[in-house]
Amino acid sequence: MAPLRQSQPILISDRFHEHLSSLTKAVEETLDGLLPPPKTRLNKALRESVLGGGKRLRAFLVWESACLFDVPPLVALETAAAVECVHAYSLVHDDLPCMDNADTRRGKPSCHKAFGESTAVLTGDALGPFAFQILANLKASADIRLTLIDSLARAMGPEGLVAGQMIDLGQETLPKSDADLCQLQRLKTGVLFGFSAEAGAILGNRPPQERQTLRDYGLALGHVFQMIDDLLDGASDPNTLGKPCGQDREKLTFLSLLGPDALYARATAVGQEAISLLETFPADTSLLKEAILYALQRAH
Ligand code: GRG
Repeated sequence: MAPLRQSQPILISDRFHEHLSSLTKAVEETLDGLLPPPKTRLNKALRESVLGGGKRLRAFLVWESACLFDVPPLVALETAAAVECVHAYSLVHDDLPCMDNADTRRGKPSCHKAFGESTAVLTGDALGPFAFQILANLKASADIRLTLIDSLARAMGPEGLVAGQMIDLGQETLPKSDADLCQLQRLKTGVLFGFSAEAGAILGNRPPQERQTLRDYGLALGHVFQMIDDLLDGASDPNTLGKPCGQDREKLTFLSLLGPDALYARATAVGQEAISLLETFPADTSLLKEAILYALQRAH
């Protein structure tokens, strides 16, 4: 892949779009089969929260990293499904009135708007254990299942999403510097991307160095993604974004810290580093490289 240049338009290949859309279909079919039937209010809320759209980027990372190591397709898809359950959980809770208080998500009423607040809390509460249930029952060795469960738990808990959300909600010291902001976004967004990209290497029983390289790639992708999210939040309208925007105006963001040009320059540089990390793998990493372009291209 040619080095990324900030001024150049970004072209995503048809192959990337085809792979993302076939993976989306496959992971949604997998989720449809795994989730309980919509016979109760809770199960309807679970299904709507998980199946109601989304780019499926985290699932794509699991799938593409698993493809590098010839992981059996069903095992990769079920792992991707578990990650999407955790992601949906984080969105349902993030939208709650006591958190970001968002009325819409993915262009539709958020879970608490559609089902009420208590059901939305319990929907998130159910999706976490459900994700671990999926991982515990994978057709993989006990070692692999335990490593996945441990790594996902770390990404979610007091060293991951929950810690990031505490900072973001002002329950801890608010970010004051570039480094603080990077740490917040690493916890809120990066660690789940990192886990998703590492998951293929865990499933493929690869050595720690390869796991770390894929995790670093995922963290960098999360950084790019979050920088572009900040750019979009400052510039978009809610109809384009499918969720409320401009909500971060009072907070320090990459946009308020760097301004649009330096933000995009940094996102391009971080993306380039992430692409370079993938050069160490002999297998075809072109779609993982294009995921970086996909994240950058959202700014165009
Ligand atoms: C323990 C899972 C868990 C959650 C508790 C509520 C909470 C703590 C954390 C919220 C973290 C959060 C919402 C981070 C934002 C991450 C982010 C960039 C979301 C948007 O991701 P997209 O654009 O969403 O990939 P789609 O809709 O495409 O799936």
